[in-house]
Amino acid sequence: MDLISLPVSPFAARVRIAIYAKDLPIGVVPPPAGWRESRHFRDLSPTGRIPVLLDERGPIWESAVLLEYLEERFPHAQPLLPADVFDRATARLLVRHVDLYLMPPMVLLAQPRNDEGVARRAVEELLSGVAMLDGLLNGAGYAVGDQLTIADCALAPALFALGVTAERLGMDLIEPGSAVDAYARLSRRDPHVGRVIGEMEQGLRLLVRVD
Ligand SMILES: N[C@@H](CCC(=O)N[C@@H](CS)C(=O)NCC(=O)O)C(=O)O
Repeated sequence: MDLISLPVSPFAARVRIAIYAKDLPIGVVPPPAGWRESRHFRDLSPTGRIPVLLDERGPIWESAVLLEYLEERFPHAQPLLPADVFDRATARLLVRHVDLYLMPPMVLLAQPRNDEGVARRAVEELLSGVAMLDGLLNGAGYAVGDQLTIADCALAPALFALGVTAERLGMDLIEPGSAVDAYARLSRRDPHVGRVIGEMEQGLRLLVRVD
């Protein structure tokens, strides 16, 4: 089984954290050359996006679905859903929060040319998503309880991307001293989160060098 992944993709990064934490026999491979225009790649990933898991039974895409799939497929590897049912809901809520309120405005802001009004609204939306998140975190290095969960898999790479967005825009998007600020720093202490954030940093350096 292989995961088609790119180092800097926050969506692929979340699945890599899960693979590393669970120590799964899944290879991490880059997409084929010319994947954006490739019909073969579209057969694997109908949305044309990364990540895609090449499972023995066929491809599976959508990173949030992949987190749940790996959890169900490998129940004996380190669990990334908390035992407590309320905590499980909280972990899933945080993954949804990332996907609904953080990533869409960030993806919009990453586009090279944005109408000024569109960009302003995206920044407002992002700030509101970060403020809501602040109320959901407790300032610790794990989002739910004291162990790595799917919430951290999604959140830590998204906050790394938020830092990159803030730097590019020359804006403070995370309030210093806030719970989000503490989490963004402390979450890297987890070895699997730290490893993947390192991969994202390295991927970013290579991208910048190519540009
Ligand atoms: N909802 C998807 C989003 C995946 C996504 O947007 N991936 C980006 C990379 S971060 C992508 O493949 N974009 C297409 C492109 O770069 O052409 C998921 O969670 O897997």
